[in-house]
Amino acid sequence: MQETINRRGFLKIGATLATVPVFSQLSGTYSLFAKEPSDVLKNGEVITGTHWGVLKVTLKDGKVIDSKPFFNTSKIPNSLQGNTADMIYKSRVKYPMVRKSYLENPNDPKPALRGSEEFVRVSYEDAIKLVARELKKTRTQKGPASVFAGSYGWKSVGNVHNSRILLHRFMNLSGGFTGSLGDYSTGASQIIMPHVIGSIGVYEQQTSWPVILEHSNVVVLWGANPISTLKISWQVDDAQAFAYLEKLKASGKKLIIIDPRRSETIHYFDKARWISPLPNTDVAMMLGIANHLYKKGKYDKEFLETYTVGFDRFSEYLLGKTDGIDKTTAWASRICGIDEKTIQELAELFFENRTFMMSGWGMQRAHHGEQPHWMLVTLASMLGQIGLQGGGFSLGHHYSGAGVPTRKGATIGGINAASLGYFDENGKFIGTKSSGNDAASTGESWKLKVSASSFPVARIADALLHPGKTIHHNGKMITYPDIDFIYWVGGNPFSHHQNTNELVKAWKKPRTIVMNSIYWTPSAKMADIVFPATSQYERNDIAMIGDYSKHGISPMKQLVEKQFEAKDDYQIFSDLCLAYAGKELFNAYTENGKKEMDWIEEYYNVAYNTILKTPQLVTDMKPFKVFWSENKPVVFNSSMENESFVKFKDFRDDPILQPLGTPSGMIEIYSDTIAKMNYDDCKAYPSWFEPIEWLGMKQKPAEFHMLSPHPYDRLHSQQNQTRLRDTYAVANHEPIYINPKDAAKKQIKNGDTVRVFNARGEILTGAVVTDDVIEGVICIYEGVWYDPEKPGAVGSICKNGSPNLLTIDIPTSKLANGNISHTALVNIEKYTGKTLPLTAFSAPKGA
Ligand code: PGD
Repeated sequence: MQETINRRGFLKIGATLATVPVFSQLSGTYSLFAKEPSDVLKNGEVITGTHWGVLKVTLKDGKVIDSKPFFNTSKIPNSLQGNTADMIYKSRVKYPMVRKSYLENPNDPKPALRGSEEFVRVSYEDAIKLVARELKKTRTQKGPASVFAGSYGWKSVGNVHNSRILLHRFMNLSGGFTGSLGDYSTGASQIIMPHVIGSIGVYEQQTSWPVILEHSNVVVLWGANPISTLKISWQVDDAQAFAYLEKLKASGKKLIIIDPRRSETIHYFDKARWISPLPNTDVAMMLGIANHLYKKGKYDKEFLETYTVGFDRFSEYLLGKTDGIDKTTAWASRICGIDEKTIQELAELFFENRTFMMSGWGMQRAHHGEQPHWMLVTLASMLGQIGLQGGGFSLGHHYSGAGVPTRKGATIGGINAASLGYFDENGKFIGTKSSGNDAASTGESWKLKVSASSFPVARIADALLHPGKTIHHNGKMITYPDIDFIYWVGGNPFSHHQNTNELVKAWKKPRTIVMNSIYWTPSAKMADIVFPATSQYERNDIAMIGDYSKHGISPMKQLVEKQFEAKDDYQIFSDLCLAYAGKELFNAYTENGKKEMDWIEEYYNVAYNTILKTPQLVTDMKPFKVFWSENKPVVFNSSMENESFVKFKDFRDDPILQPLGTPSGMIEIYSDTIAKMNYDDCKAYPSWFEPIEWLGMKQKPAEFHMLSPHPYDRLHSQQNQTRLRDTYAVANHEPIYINPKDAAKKQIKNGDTVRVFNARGEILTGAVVTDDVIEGVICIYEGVWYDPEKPGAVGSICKNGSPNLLTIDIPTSKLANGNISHTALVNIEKYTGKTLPLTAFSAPKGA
């Protein structure tokens, strides 16, 4: 297919890359990836694992024609499971592509044209050589800290083809990079919680569902939407959690769901009580509840004395002794919009009953997002039920099946990010520190510099725009590096990051941006060099089922041939190693030439050997070759002990011998550590702060509060291009949910195209008029593929309707620097302009 490449362009690349010495090695001596006869099944059924569950995939004549869930444990549907064919065949990057000006002169690549300029097809070998050479140039001229490879994203499951770790492995071994800290999901909570409960709380096993079903009288879902978010897991979803939701529904327990919109979960639990505070005001509501309990003396003094520190300092704030504002139910009601009587009723209900409060994460993705979970823990401490069966709080029952009891089994291995590689003065790879190479000393200062330059993940645009700027972060100072080279895999920043227009500006700063991408996502369209990556369905892999349940192990057999010229991330990085520093680096990366099946067998055997050595772990786990040929998952046995797991029970039983990981060993309602940081935007105890934009502010910059929750019919931006979109798009745009009174005021009807805008940007959406959102609030799901009318231009309207054009890119506070995607005011109006054809899912110019 070489002949289809523009010949002038091809010759030019050949000339500019002539100095790279390893070309012949790429396709010759050392490459692992010579084409071998394929043993991919052409007809029949193959089992694979995905974020949305273990699937049975049907093949006909080498094409995927259907996919269905393997575990049928509940009647709750999962719309993400049937679209495998579209995930293989739609919107693909087919060939290696380089932006025209970059190809012509990588030293003066005209970054301002990024996004608007055409791409030129190149050969895979040339793309590899180009990236290796420009990466080396950047490191030599600007230092390794100027290479950013944080590369945040939800990638695909699979313990070998873990694209982000594969990138980090390459970047470490080849000389270092700047990474990122934290994540978008729990940016605020994962920083504040260690100060409060001594661990991150959010990514931990939670009190088991059977305990809750047996012992809780009241279950509160606070800003959690498990019917939507439990469709997916970080690893392969075990499909067990829905069955517990069904049991919860059937149990007839008192269910309170607190959310500004009637979520899918509220629809499902049709007998639940829906409480709908104004967005971003939950802390005020919780303070009102706490104030009521305090004044009525309905709180557990003994628990507070035995298991917490600082309640006395907090109560001074609660009663207004520090700021003159008594946080009464009347005060809370004025802020959150829930009447006083309801707030008082909730307080009494929680105190009188065994109450379990499950919180989602949306409310900490907001300005001052550190506060809601800290205040929730404080409220739970006042109720005094933490560590009791069916009582207390959780920060994770809505996520990755937490609460599904952990099974008795073993965990497989996975690819790692390796250590920093060292090179001699001739650029020869001499090893890593962990390989015991003492000659590896010259890179020491690099290593320090690189590890010091990592910054909080959601500060990416700020870092690009303000190199050298110093920011506060959790008691430390961080100075942004001067980023000149970005490599991204397995994520979609032009869908996930806030204030897209600012990101467009920021993206024009570095000299080089490289992506391995399966699809022409908006992020791939904004890169200079794009490698076509295989989807998980075009390679073999292995994965755990159930993040916390450790339900079993899923084979992930290749379903179809690699599409077009797509290559595995593993191959791309192995070949980059070869081009960057020859066979020594290649051997370090691949551990002397391991292929995917070698890794898969090795990882399987980590679990298998544990099982063999632990006779009490009875399973039907078989030797690898049998497992691989059987085409079915391993399922571990359940554990009676884990069925009755109660989080914080050990601490409650013995706070002296089983202390929490906080400085005091107790729950810190007041934190001395945070007090010493002296931040104006995060005090030493949970507090109400007015968000930068909210409905209660005096001079609102726009009229409606926009919520941008996780989508019901996508995993973030994954599957936006599939047939599922036909079931929810309105007027060929992402839907906007508008309350009937607001719609009437703006003369908007169901099905109209709606322009949503504020000072940061504008998008087109399709109207769904519904009382599922309260007045003054609109809802647009996140994860929409940004589709600017004028590609690459700052301020262009998005035709597909990505809410992140309207969100604010400032940190939650100096403490955590999380993103604040749920804090944004917007305007809406009926769109009467010309129809703008959707281009979100088509290839860019030249591709
Ligand atoms: P995904 O759509 O999952 O979103 O942001 P994230 O970037 O994780 O992107 C994953 C990408 O990886 C996809 O483009 C997919 O094709 C690609 N990919 C998958 N497998 C592979 C592979 O094997 N190799 C390569 N090279 N690529 C692969 C999610 C982020 O969005 C998150 S986690 C949260 S919690 C945030 N939530 C919100 C929010 O609530 N509201 C708003 N407004 N914004 C948010 N953004 C954040």
